[in-house]
Amino acid sequence: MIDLRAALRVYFIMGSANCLKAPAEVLKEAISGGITLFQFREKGEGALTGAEKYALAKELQSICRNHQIPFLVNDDIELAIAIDADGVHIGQEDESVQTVRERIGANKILGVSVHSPEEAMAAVRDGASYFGIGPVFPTNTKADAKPSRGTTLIEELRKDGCEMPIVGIGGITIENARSIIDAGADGVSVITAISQAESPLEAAKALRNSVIFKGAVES
Ligand code: 3NM
Repeated sequence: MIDLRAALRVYFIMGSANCLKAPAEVLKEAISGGITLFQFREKGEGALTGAEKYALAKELQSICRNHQIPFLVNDDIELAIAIDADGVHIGQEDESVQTVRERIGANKILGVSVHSPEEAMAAVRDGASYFGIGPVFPTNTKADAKPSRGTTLIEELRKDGCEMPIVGIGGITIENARSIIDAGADGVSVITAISQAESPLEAAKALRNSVIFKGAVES
């Protein structure tokens, strides 16, 4: 079993619509820079569908496998099962957490976006592996993103004793990433900060440096 908290530290999300160059190239650079987990999120204008989406998922999964980086699929449970992905990430508007857990089995990673303590409690009960909490900062990447609420929910959950692995998402940059960890999150998940960088490698490296404690023992 992987150490999920460690895997969530530098969490890169993207699909072809987010990239300035070939997605495989962006992913390879991000891995060289030190990302710890990858989510394939093929959404937005011009996103691939059908056989093309499947082929890109397989290509990116194979790069992740070669570097022991866990590979998650956003929303598309069927695709995740078909390619034996390491897990999935779903929102509140997708299939229920319980149904998805039943479909993917007990050993896969199941990430769930939560926006309130109530949603968090329900997700724990129904079999989530970690929470995505956001948008912590304003973002233009997700068209239907909710208003940003900073790190209040992360702090609130930790104050109430919630021990679930948590990542922050939304508008996270190299400059503000550390504040998400300081609020109690295990990691940061980003699209733009790496995928739109002139050098995804350097961006991933800088992001990693900002979230990993100086002197901490890395696992
Ligand atoms: N989910 P960027 S915000 C995919 O709030 C996604 O649940 C969000 O992209 C949420 O790093 C978001 O470019 C977009 O801001 C994150």
